[in-house]
Amino acid sequence: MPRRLTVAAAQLGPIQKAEGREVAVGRMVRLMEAAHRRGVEVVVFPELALTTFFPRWYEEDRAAADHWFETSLPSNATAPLFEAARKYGIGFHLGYAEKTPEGRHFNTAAYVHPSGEVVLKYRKVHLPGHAEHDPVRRVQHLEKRYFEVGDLGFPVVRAPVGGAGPVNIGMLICNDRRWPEAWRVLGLQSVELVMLGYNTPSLNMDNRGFEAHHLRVLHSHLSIQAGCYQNATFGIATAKAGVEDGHELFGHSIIVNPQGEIMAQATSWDDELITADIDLGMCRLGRETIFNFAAHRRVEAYGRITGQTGAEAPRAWEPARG
Ligand code: CDT
Repeated sequence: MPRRLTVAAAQLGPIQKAEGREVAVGRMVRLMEAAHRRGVEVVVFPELALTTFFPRWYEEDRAAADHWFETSLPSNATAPLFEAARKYGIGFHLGYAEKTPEGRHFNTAAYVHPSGEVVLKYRKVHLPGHAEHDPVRRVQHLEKRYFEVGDLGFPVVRAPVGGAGPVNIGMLICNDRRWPEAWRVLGLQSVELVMLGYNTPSLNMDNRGFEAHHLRVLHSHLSIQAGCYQNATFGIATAKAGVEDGHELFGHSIIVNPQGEIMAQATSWDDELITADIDLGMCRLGRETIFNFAAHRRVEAYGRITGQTGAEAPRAWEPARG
């Protein structure tokens, strides 16, 4: 029996530093209304969807950044999203900055069932950027200052999504998409739908050489399409896009099938809903043939993947003597 689902990436345009959460949440509710009109069953919002991409702003006193974080979900500010989900019967993925009751800080994503229950939570593992103010950079990227490395691994859960019955869902957050290891850990749990939000500057701010503008988008798509293909999963990748207080983030949100094909792509750098009708049965071809892990993986040759972090120099070749 076909396991069909109508899914959406709800791309957000820019959120300025001075704008409160109610501005973003109002826009997100409008996107959920549009999703309802198009028969969507699950909506994916971006990483850190409720505020501007605040890791670009340096705070000497780390606690001065705490106002960007959520201490509960739902909260007064996010309640309208939960109400819209219930009203329209739509599940949603939300990226947000999480401060736990113990005072720990994470870059987090949650998948919320239309009933309002949090089905799955993920905390970002690959934190890009730096922890201290970097005078060389034109714009700071202080994720390593404001967040701890996620402590939940890469979980996948089998849970009801829309009319498709149970679906194996997993999540990645922004920079995670560039790491094949992260995708593979999801693939090893038979993931069928990866939800992924991102905030990616259009320019590489490291200033260590020029990276062409269009290549930034290529690298994002390349990573997502490869991750989907190599792990036989659908992916919904949603940007926060546009110019936030003079700093540009690219859009180009995409929905990708298990063959690595782009099914839908955003064309603006603003609030935009893109949708696709997916058949989860499509995941079977890859996982039963070329990416049948049980039949073809060779873990005895992969020791370096978990045993080593940085790259080592290779053994130097020497010509045979005599
Ligand atoms: N938010 C986030 O993780 N952004 C990073 C920017 C890194 S610059 C290469 C990303 O990987 O998109």
